[in-house]
Amino acid sequence: FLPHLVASLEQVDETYIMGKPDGVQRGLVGEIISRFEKKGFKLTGLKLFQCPQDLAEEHYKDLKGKSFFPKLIEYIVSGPVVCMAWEGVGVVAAARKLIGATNPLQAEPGTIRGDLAVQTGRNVVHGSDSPENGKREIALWFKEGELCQWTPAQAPWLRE
Ligand code: IDP
Ligand code: MG
Repeated sequence: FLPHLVASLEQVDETYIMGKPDGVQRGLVGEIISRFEKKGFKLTGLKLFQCPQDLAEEHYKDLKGKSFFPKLIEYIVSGPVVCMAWEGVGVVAAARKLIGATNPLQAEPGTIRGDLAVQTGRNVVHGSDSPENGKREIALWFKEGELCQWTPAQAPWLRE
């Protein structure tokens, strides 16, 4: 009784995952979605989207002072991205693990970046770095009505 009660009180978080323009151009969209889908997280938002300059700058505002910032923005707006919202207990940290280190050459094999990329400036995928930023970024990239609340058929087979 008690462990079940504790488990049911676990915080459900949300994270913003984005297939970057290189991921889309290289035909890796299905692969990227698949990693999170197979893990057992719940997809609540999904769209192909051409990001405008001001949104890219807002999304990466914490990096504004960095020397690579202009090239980063140029990269993010260079073609369509795939915007995703994923939900689950521990989803933010787990997604960062599935994605791997920022520099793909340092990312572990088995991670998305470790398996599919070779350079920091073309690292295929974004994932929020905290539950707060997950919420902030989902609100930034999705409009009201673009997110779905639903119960996956597999839910009782994923968590006791
Ligand atoms: P993260 O995506 O792993 O969270 P951040 O440090 O938040 O990494 O940087 C955001 C993005 O900025 C990276 O994913 C990468 O695309 C780009 N970036 C970070 N550092 C560099 C760099 O030194 N050179 C070029 N691009 C960089
Ligand atoms: Mg980051």
